[in-house]
Amino acid sequence: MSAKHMDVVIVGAGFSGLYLLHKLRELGLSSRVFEAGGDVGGTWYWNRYPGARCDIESMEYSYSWSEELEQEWNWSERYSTQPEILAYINHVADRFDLRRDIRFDTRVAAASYDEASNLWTVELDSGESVSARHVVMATGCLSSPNLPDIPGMADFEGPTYQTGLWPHEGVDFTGQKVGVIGTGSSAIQSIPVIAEQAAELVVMQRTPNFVVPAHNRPLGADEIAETKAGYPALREQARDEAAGFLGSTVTIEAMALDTPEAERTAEFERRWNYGGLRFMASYPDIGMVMEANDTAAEFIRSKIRERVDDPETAELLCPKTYPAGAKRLCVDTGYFEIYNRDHVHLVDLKSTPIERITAKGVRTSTREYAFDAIVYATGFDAMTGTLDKIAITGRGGRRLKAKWRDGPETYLGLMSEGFPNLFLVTGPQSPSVISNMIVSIEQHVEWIAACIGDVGDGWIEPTREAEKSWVDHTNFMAGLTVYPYADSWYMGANIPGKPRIFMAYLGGVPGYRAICEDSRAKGYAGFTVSGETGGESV
Ligand code: NA7
Repeated sequence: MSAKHMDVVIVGAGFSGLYLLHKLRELGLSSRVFEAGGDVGGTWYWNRYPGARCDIESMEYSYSWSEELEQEWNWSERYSTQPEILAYINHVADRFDLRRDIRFDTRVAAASYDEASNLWTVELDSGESVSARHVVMATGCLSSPNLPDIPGMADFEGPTYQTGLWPHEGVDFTGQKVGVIGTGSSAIQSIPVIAEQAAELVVMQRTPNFVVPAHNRPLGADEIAETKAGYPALREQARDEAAGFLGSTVTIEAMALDTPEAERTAEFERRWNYGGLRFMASYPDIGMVMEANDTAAEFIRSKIRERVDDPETAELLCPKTYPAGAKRLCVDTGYFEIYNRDHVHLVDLKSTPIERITAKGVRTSTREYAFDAIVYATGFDAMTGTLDKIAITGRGGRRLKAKWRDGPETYLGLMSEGFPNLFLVTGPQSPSVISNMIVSIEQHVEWIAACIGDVGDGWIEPTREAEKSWVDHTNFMAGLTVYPYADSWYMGANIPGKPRIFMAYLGGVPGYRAICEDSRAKGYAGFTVSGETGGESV
């Protein structure tokens, strides 16, 4: 390895790390990216399972910071496939000559701060170490795949796959009996594609999900040209929308519960026909009041009953135990219809739980299912999982994982007190996972790059008071909504033993951006910069 010291170490070469590298170069700072994967792409490098696709529309799920880039790149479908997004991010890496500052196949094992020198030492899994003034964790929110702890998992004689760690050479299930465990977003995208190949497919469902249709289609040359002609305005509008994508702000003033049923159903129908995540941004009370939420939930259930022929299977596929959208809403292409095929079967794990994985397949409380291959579509240790795996030590030898034992503590999701010059892109308690990730990434990267430029050789960290009030504020905002009523990965509830706390900021993308900008404008309100406390925090 060449340089042993740099201004900034960036961990991760996904959308966040690449943009940050580019941004820091513009500031004349030296930085180096360490990436565990063999190439750029982050989430889109690892998640190669069949049918993997973005749920945000292609023309919005792309960088806005280079006009040339947005004009020259053409997306082929309304919702991009993983290979196309990966091709895009590779194109970006080449076009902006980013690879020369990225070291691939290198995992960061530890990072520790030395108060005397105001430097971080970053240890790599190769045994080498480097030092830097600043460290930025651009490690992603869904980057630690979760494998469940089911007895007998090692006994299975056939191949097993985790959706988030899919083999790069692909998998051919032709003629096989395949078992899929899990029915989250990754399963819902992959099941229809796996079913096309498999001779028999058994889906093992613990909790059904709320799903809306994508209505995916090829993008026409005319609409691409039209969008490109208006790109600056579109980007500006997206940044001003609640979740950073067009149509994510609730614009209807009337409450769902005050709206006549026929009118409300017509509104849901209109959104259903449009497709995608806009569905939830209908009435103001849908996300806040259980009864109102249930009107949307019941609409989605009615659609499941229409799409699935067998009434018993349809009922099992209808989510009934938590509010719509409180687990991340899924977006599908042909998911429910797949259960109308003779070779696809649904197993309800609530009534017949898995007892163990056997040499031949999966044994539930009532029978054994024989499989040639098992797919674990069992999600991620979200938001904190990847950070927990890096031994991060701050001021006074304090470990971040220990500090966050009862849940993450950050100010604005950007930094944590006691860890000077350690920045998080799309960290917990920021709105990132509730938003168009690229809009949130760009906002974070721009704030962090500017901050690093301002701080220079000094240091910055949040005050404990600001951090505490931000954690309280985040919890308060979540408490106003129906989100805490689901055992979701937002709540850490999918990982046994993880503290149950809502890990995203629900105040919306524009409001959050205003708070971040205000802090900076006030000399980093809520932070201490090289011993000087900035203005009062929000
Ligand atoms: P998710 O949404 O966390 O889904 C994981 C699924 O796996 C979910 O249906 C789980 O059921 C199921 N699961 C997890 N552990 C088990 C065990 N032990 N037994 C049976 N079933 C299990 O992950 P995805 O990868 O689909 O999506 C993650 C995000 O990526 C998504 O929200 C988008 O933002 C993109 P459960 O619901 O816990 O009962």
